[in-house]
Amino acid sequence: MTHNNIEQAFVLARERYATLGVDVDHALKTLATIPVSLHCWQGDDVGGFENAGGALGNGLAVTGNYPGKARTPEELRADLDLTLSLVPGKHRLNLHAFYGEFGGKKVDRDEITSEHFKNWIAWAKKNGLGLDFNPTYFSHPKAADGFTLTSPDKAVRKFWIEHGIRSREIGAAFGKALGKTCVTNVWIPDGYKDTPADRVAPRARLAESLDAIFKKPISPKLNLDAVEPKLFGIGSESYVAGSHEFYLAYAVSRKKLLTLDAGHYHPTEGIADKISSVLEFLPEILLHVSRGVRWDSDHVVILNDDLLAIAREIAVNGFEKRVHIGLDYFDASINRVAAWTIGTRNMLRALLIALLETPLIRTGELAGDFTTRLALQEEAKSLPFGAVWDYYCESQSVPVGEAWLAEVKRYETEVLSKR
Ligand code: RNT
Ligand code: ZN
Repeated sequence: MTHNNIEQAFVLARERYATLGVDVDHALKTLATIPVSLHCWQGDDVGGFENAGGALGNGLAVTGNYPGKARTPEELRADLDLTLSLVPGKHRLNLHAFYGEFGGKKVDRDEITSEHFKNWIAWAKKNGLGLDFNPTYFSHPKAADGFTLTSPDKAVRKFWIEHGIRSREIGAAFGKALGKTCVTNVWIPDGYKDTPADRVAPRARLAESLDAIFKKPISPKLNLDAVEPKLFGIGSESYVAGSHEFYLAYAVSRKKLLTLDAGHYHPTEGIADKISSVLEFLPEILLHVSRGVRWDSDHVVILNDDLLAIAREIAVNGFEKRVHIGLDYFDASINRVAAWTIGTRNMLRALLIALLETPLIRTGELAGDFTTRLALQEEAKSLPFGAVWDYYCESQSVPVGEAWLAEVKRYETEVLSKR
């Protein structure tokens, strides 16, 4: 597409929206302020850079063996550089603790400090990105039996509590170094494959462990704590200690962020409707935007109704500042840079569509005219948002339409295929 074509299509689209009372420029301005936190773990199949790290387990499974996965922090950063050049706007990177750089030494999870992330901080600073963080409660000998913060073994709990404490400190160091608040998200795999006799004790231990992790006050300007529930995992089908109800109650009572992962509920249960409910009682939340397919919770994010429903809840209510948007999926069966790019562009495109239709959806409802509400909701589906999206990409100097794919293919030939 030529610059002129993009421009002309945009001008027509803007006019069309204006006839419906939609201010396209305003929507684009808002979109440009919304960061998406890219999950580092899509780049290397949730591998991490620990010397003596265990194999991926604890309910997390990555399938596929597409060539070219990042094997070092340098490769992962190079892949992210390319991804970020294909995505409009300024974003964030979400790191897991086991992506630290340990210089070939064995640094256990209870020994990590922000020093191990200094290259990540420098890279983020150079690129104007914010950083988010996650303690890593999996792929470790002390998590091999599936129990971390809920372990009946006090020494094991202590080890993982220390990991959590250090992770928050690293989050605060990110916040300080970059001048952008870090969200540190706790997810643990703990649960049972089969029906437990005692559902209470693990949850009591989890609450106690979390309280120990969060004991030290940290300025919310530097770091915000989030907790992530899950209905079940592979190998923890019958019971997960950190369930939705557990963490919802925990977050409300301890004033923490709740993390809503789109793949963590019953197969037909979406997270969109949970957003306004939870934000009635919590100032902020974190999203892990993902796509569940049957028993897998982590397929690449596509532009489907679930994603649009999430974006609408953010746009229609002006929740851009209260909802931290992160991605969480891993696909090793396709080009990993493409997987990042597809999911991130889709998240942004969904937000744009939602921002553009917000005034339309409101009008009928405010007048109590639900006929108009439904009629305009449906008409919105064929409005020319594609032309607005193309223009936005061009104005942000990133490839328009499918042009990003050629860049990924070139990178695959020149870089990824040589790994
Ligand atoms: C697992 C959780 C968690 C992980 C990452 C790697 O079910 O969704 O967020 O995907 O921490
Ligand atoms: Zn998640």
